[in-house]
Amino acid sequence: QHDEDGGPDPEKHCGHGRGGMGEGVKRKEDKRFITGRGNYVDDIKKPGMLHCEIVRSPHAHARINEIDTSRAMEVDGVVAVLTAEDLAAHELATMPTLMDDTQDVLVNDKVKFQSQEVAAVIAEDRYVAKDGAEKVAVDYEVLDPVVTAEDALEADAPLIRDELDDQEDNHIFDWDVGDKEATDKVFEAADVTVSEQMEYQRLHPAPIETCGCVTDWDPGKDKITVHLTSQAPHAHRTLFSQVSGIPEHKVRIVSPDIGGGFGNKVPIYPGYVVAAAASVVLERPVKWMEERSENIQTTGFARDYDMTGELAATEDGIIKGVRTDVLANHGAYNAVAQPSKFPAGFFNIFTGSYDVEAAYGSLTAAFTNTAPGGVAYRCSFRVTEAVYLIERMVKVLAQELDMDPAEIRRRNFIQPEQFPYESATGWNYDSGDYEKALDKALEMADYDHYREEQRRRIENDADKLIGIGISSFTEVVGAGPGKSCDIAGIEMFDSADIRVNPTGNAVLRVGVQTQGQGHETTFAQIVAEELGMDVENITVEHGDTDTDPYGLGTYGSRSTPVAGAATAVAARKVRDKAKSIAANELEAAEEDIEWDRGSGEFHVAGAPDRSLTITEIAASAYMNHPGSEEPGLEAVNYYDPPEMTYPFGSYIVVVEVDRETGEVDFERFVAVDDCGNRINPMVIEGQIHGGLAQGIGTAMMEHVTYDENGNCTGGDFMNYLLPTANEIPNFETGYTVTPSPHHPIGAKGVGESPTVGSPPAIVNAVVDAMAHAGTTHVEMPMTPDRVWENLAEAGLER
Ligand code: MCN
Ligand code: CUM
Repeated sequence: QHDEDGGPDPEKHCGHGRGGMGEGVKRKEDKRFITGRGNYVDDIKKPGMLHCEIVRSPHAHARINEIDTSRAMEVDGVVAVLTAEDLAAHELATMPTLMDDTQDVLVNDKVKFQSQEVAAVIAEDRYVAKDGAEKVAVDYEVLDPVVTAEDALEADAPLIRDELDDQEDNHIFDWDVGDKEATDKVFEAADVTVSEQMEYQRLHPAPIETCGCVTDWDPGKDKITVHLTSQAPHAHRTLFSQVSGIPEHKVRIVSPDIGGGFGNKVPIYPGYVVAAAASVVLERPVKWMEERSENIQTTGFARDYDMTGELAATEDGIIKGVRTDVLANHGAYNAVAQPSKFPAGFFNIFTGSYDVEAAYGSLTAAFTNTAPGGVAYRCSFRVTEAVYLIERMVKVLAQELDMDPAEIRRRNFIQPEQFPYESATGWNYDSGDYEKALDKALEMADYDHYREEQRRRIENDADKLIGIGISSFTEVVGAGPGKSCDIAGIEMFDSADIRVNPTGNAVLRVGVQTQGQGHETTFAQIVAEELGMDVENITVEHGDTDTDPYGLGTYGSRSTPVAGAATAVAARKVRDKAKSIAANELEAAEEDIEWDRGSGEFHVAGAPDRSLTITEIAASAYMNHPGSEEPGLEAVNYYDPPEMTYPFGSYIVVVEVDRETGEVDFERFVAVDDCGNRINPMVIEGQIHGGLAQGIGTAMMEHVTYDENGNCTGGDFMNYLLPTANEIPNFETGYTVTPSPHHPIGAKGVGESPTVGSPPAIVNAVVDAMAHAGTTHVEMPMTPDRVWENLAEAGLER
């Protein structure tokens, strides 16, 4: 799949001024966004459109005795009130989750988490729908709830899923990976072992735009069009068709502009199904749009892993083994959004950037009376948790051995010549140069200076302590290959379709869907690079299943690794055809036609003046095509990647911890990333900034909390704190380039790296500030009161 000239090298080619690889082209999509011309789901208004409001349970665990909808129906403007019974008549009372569980669309018998969907009111406008919803009377018999995975697995815990025949307790599955015996042996023989328990708290992706849809059944065509906040329009079309029984060619999903997804828009939610059912029954368009608290309280959460980590090492800090055990809270349904064959996502990459002999991980998942979900939130399918575990543990080990945390990493890194590298848990890393990234970060951060300053402050018994945290993470992104990765059975390939017009400009259609990542620009850059066109002459389309090639969507930072590869391959197919047209035009043999990446022109070997541009060739393809060729200039590629890509980086965080208040200030925040060959450095920089901000949110403030009754006490923006510009320090970014050997343009994904890599760097920094007093761990989110408690425990408080 490699190009004859080795593919683009941004260091060498630097875009050739046409907006190809390596150029910081300004985002094409921003013109409409910054002039208020974006078109989001909630902007869509259709003639005769009705509005849907969902009645939700105030209780976390309750049996429903009766639902009285009569008073709601009396409200002027209410058109229908739907309950599970109404949906059952259309066989839509339940829906499959992405993990093959069955979730009530509207509660049939028993509520299993607070704010679960109980009934739906359809009305002429949203306010009337809300009035109607208030008048739906539900008779609940409140049951004891179970909120934590630990409690859920107690022998006397109330059974949550009593509707399932084979479910006698709240246990969902056990999963393990690695060689237990070999790992135990390594631990027994080790000079040193360390262990630490840590919680990766429940988070929510909280995109600015909540989830919603406009469903529109056309009885004239027997076709439904759904404008949907979707990260995966095609996969959602297939699932919609399967759930509704409407044939797939009669289902059109349109994902218009999306106001952030971050994983939240991968699953299918009951509101979508209700709105679709209402549109079919009432034969009118129906809009359903969540409010903020509905979004946080009911849609796909992230993390909620209770983890124990253990390392076995030699006295000089050579890590021999990694062991981990996890208790996972999956909520009331197993609705995790991840490749089906990975019960714990890609958590089993927990050996990270280190060459370890043996590793073993085990995990138990439980149902609780909390919202279902898991995986979402810029996580690369739980690599967030894996990276947190290993990067925290390396710091714990460094403290135990009184070694410098940079030095201990250096001693254990997988070396550049070891790639492709097979890890102890079976991952096949494509390429990496971890030490180079770490060295660069250390230099940028002026590491030695801060170590010195840290010592000085301790000696002077200063009010503010310095802490330095490092994270040298390895990511895994770009699912497929199709043989090992699927979503609900659909293999995770992706696609691109390029059509060059007679006047030399082109439309690229892809199977992935941007939610803010800038695909309309960066995917055009790939075509510009590979066809010698100007980036301005390429339009990127996506998100409409009626016109775009089938793809699996944007999540797991897979767009560049998979659809980006498809785009490059499709462009090269176009180039091959262009060559043959050029041969005809220039009256030369096809083998003698050369393409010059620099000029973007096709010329006869040895005669550079006999040349054609892609625009001239496009004209020929339509206006003067050779008899031996089909007319037109287009190509399609469906790309099943041979392997995933493994981006990496080293982050260094310097904090100042106030001994009086527990407040943490960021002194420095250095992030060196390596995502292989870079398409658009400015877009990458934006991805890094956003992801680091979310990493700070994770480490410092975000947490979906529940009280003992299962009330979600962290379910709105008063209680679920997101970082704002005020909390965000100045980020200093750097990069190294280690191309992926198997990707057609040598690129790896980058979208999730900063959120995956940064939380452990931040926690390591705060722990580091107190390490001299014996602190080995501080739980996230590291709010001032929690930090102060840890200071007090170490005797450092003021
Ligand atoms: N890029 C590049 N060169 C590379 C790699 C990537 O120029 N070597 C560019 C890409 O062309 C793309 C962007 O960086 O424009 C991100 O690419 P990639 O890493 O392939 O990730 P995806 O496009 O698949 O985006 C998904 C990823 C995920 S899974 C989450 S979650 C997340 C994230 O992107 N959600 C986001 N970043 C987000 N950014 C915004 N604004 N909104 C979201 O919802
Ligand atoms: Cu894990 S959140 Mo992103 O993969 O859409």
